[in-house]
Amino acid sequence: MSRVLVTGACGQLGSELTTELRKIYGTENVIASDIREANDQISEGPFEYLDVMNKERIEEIIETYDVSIIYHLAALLSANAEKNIDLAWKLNMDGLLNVLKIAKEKSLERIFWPSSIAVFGPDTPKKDTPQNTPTNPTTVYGITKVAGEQWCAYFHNKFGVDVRSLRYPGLIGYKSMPGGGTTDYAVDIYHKALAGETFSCFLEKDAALPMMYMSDAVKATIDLMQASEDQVNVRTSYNVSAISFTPEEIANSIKKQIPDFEIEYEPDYRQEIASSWPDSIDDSAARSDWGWKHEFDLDRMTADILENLPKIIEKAER
Ligand code: VAH
Repeated sequence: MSRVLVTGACGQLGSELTTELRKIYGTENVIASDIREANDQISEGPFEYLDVMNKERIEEIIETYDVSIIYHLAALLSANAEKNIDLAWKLNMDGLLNVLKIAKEKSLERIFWPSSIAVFGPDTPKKDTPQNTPTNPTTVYGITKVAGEQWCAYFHNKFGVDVRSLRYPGLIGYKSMPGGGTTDYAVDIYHKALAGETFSCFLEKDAALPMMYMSDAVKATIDLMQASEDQVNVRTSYNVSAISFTPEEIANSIKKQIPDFEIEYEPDYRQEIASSWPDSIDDSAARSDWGWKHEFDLDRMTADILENLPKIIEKAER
């Protein structure tokens, strides 16, 4: 059975992906790693402290556990990256290059690396953004993702590294708190609604963004990684999407379940980031190449979160 290393495993996506990968490969065969302490969701299996800017430390873990597959998620997200551009470039780029070089040197089986719709900028078509279109981002995070996509294609084409990637939209999950993303308002809003508090949204009411429920994001990631090589025709990164909504629309979806929920709008610097991104994405290449299909629409996602989040909150308060 292959051994899998997940970097950034304490993150919002990393926690849920680690849990799902352990169901597939077996708990002991999926090594979670991060610079933070292991959280409850991933603590039952192997965990290692890992700063992905340290190539030798990555090699040490790969040798110790005989790792052949890496899901490399560790990165600084958009809002945090704007506040610390040097760390964002170093972490997002040196981390990825370390993983790609090791994959080449050790002939690793397969690598996953997340890109983002943040690669797109103001000169990209806003609606149904195509797979192949200008990628002129106006954020540091977006710049690291454009550069990262080109490095992935280079290591595949020149050295045969089987690295695969998805341009995630905003990801929404309830099992762990997000960190530093521009789309993270769409997670916090559910916590405030359940607490009976008015939600102050840092984006404008009509700021439409492509989004995806976390279980769909985990499904897309594993579907892509399990596809046969001849199905993977995009070696920069695949557009994937599921739902697109505005803060007003997600608030209205919540009000169907919690009628007296209130939202107010206080846009901050993250509105400028969101304004540079598409409203919706054309992911027909992913759907035709390896059968991508999302399962959750906005109301189904809202119902699932409002049903399950109270249990997580109650457990955390114990
Ligand atoms: C962020 N959640 O907000 C990430 C994502 C499209 C946004 O890349 O930075």
